[in-house]
Amino acid sequence: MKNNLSPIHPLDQWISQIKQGQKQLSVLVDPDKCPLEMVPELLRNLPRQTSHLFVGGSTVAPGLTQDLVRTIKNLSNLPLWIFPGDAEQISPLADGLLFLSLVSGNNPEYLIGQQARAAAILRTMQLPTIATAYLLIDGGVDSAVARVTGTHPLAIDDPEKILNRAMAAYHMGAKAIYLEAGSGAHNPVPAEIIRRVKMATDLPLIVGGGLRELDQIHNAWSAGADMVVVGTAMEEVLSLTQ
Ligand code: 1GP
Repeated sequence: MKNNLSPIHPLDQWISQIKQGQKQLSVLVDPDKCPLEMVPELLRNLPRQTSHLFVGGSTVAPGLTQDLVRTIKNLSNLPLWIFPGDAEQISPLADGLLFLSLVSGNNPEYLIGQQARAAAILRTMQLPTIATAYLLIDGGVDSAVARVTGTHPLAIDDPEKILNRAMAAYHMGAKAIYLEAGSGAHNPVPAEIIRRVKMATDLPLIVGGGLRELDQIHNAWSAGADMVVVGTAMEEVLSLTQ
């Protein structure tokens, strides 16, 4: 039972922010690309709209995530959610965990395998989770997600398939949807797809991949994204991308 001292679950807080019409921007920090000594500069350079930080990556060396989360939490009050490439990236110091299921693909390892490993880790800590259906959409590049998970992105000219996958996740109990064009995507998720997924599911909607310009971010918000995620553009500001 909740008492007055219980922290608000990040999902409840997020839903109430969405109901108030607040659009959100999350900056994705990849532990493989952000050395700990860069964290103060990263935090100084965050766009003023930044509401959240995501930490995670497709291929992160063990241990790096914990150190990065600890360093960020010492310096910033922004809510920090783990956006894990695999179960080893879970950190008890975070404020929440996107409990992802890669429903765009048919690889059982990313539909239930990693999730079972994550469940075992979660039994040892108290970390709020947000059940999130993760859909990889073709962004015009070979994405790390496709490579690491051995799955194909969904084609943008087949919106019915995208909708069916999103709706299946809704019926399976997903609490949020994440439309991902892939890091460094040439083409962000099209507005029409964002609009249709939002209308069909009415779930909190995260959109990321290839968002660089302010107008792209505003387009995603206007189409129905509640939160957009920016990674590469921020890395470029800090010269972290080779
Ligand atoms: C988050 O993978 C994205 O959804 C980040 O993409 O690196 O292209 O911003 P970018």
